[in-house]
Amino acid sequence: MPDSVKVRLCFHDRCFDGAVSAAIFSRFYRERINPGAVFSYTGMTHRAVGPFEEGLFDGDENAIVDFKYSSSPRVTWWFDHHQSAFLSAADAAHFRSDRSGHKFYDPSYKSCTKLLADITSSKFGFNIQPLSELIHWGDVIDGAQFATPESAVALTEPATQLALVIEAAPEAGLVPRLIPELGQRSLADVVKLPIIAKHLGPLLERHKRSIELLRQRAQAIGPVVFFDVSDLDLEGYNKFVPYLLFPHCRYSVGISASPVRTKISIGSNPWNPDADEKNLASLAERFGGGGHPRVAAISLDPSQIERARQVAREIVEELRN
Ligand SMILES: [Mn+2]
Repeated sequence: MPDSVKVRLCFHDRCFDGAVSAAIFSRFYRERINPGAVFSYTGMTHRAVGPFEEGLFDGDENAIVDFKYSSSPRVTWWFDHHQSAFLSAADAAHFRSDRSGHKFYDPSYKSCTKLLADITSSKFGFNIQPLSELIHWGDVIDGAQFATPESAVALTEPATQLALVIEAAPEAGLVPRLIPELGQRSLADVVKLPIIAKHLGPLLERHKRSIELLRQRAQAIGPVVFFDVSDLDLEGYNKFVPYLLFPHCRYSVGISASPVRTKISIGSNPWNPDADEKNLASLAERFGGGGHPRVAAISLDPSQIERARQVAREIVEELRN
């Protein structure tokens, strides 16, 4: 392998767990595999059409973290924890026959962050101690492990503020610039970086407004909170807000829209012990989506608003019974 190996790292875009996973992988790779590695980062988004574009895997090594499996022979590392990790049964079989020792899948993990931390430390001797703050928050945020909905929505911690900027900043290519910083600095220092700080104030204001807008739009249909904000600029709203507004609900179903997709988000209330009986990833898979048992989504074409409303109605019907 050449000294300055080029690594293409594909990560789940606009997702705190995806960004943290990319930061952990980068530092792991430089410390334990090749210190001269040069990284290029590509944020991956779930869309109605296939996510892996021709020519994407252009590195000497190509890694995917917190995102779907690709059977491309050019992919040399993979870490994921989504129930819906495989685009096809053939991809799942391809993964099972892999003998590289560099591809790891465990849907029992609440975050890809924690999966990466455990595997790189136990199998590759990576010292994760300097990253313990990052690993803690990656697992808390992706695993919805907040004590209360109020603490999940307050956004007073550097980690939750950073998650807001990662999920909602209106700036393409922000997360790839942030990833190298995440692996080297404390979260308190990262939020003070100009590329983060300039977005934080406006996004905190937008977050406050979004709570009011969701309060106006959301309605309880039996144990399900439903809202349609596809006509508003609200993609990237905080997914815990529905449970702040309706603490006794079991599930939430929401429709939002951005220039690249119309999205149906499905979640179960992390603070309601009765809210885990239905597997939401399996439900979303029936409509071409996927995710985790307790949080899942379906991405449709931007033009398919009516189809999204129909799918959302069917899902609400299924979840209320
Ligand atoms: Mn994740």
